[in-house]
Amino acid sequence: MEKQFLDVAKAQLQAEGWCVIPDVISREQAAEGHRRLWAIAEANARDGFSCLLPDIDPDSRMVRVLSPLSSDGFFRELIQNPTALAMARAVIGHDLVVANCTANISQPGSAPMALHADLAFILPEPWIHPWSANVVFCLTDVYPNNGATRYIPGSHRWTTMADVPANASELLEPFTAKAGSIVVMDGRLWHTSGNNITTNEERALLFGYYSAYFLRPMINWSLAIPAEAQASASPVLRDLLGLDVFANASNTDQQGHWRGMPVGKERAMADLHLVRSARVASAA
Ligand SMILES: O=C(O)CCC(=O)C(=O)O
Repeated sequence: MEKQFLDVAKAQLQAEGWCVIPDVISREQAAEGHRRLWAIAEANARDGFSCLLPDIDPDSRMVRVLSPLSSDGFFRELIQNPTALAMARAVIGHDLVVANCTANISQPGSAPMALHADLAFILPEPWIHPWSANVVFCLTDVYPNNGATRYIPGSHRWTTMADVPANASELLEPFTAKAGSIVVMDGRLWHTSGNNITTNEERALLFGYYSAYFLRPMINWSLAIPAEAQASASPVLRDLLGLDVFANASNTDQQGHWRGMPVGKERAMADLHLVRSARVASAA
C-alpha cells in the first residue's frame, strides 16, 4: 500500500472517524477467513456454545463467532496485520492492545443490531479522546443490500450518551468495501449492522478491536488463548494480547523485570546486602 494513500486515509480517519483501505488481504484470504468462521461456529456448537446472542442481536440470521483468536491461528495472524496496526495506531497512539476480536456473519434476512459506539464498552463517558479503534476485516464484499455496517457521520465527536439525538437511527449511512479491505472506525463512532435484504448472500466481517494499552481488555487473553498457541505466539502477538507479566504496561525496558532489575544472582545478592546495610545503619 502506498504511503501517500495511507496518509490520506489516516487524515480522513482523524477528521471523519473512519476510512476504508482496499486490498489489505487478498480475496482468496478473505474467502478462507469466511470459511474458517463457519468452521469455528460448528466446532463451538459441537462443544455446546451457541452462535446466537439473543440479548444483542435481533434475529437468528446474525451468526456470532466470539472466539476467532482462541480457535484459529489464521485470525491470530490477521490481528497482527501491519496495515491494521498502523491504522489503529493512527487513532490511538503507538501503545495498544487487543481489547476484543469477534466476527459476525449476516445472513439474508438479518435485521440491524442495537446502535452503539465501541469505546463505551471499555470506558465510561465522557469519551473525549479516541482511545480505541475497530478494524473491520471484510471477508466478503460489503454493500448496503447485504447488511453493510452503518455509521453516523460525525458521531465520533459525541462525548456522552446525552449527545445521541432521538433520531439517531435516521442518520445512519452504510460503508461500502470489497472483500479484502479493512474499514477502520474510531472507537467513538456510533454504528450498527444493516439489513441484509439479499436472498442468497452472506456478509462476513471480522472485528479487530484495539485499545490504548492502559485500558483493561474485554477478554482475558491469557485464559482465552490455548496454551500451545501462547507458546508459539510471536513477540508482537504476545504484546498485543498482554500474554506476558507486564500485560498492559508500555516501555517495559525501563521498568525491568516484574520482580526487579535482572542483574544475575551475584550482583542481586550484593545489592540486597547493600540495602540491608543501609537499613541497619539508618535504624541504629
Ligand atoms: O455486524 C456489524 O455490522 C456490526 C457489528 C458490531 O458493531 C458489533 O458486533 O459490535
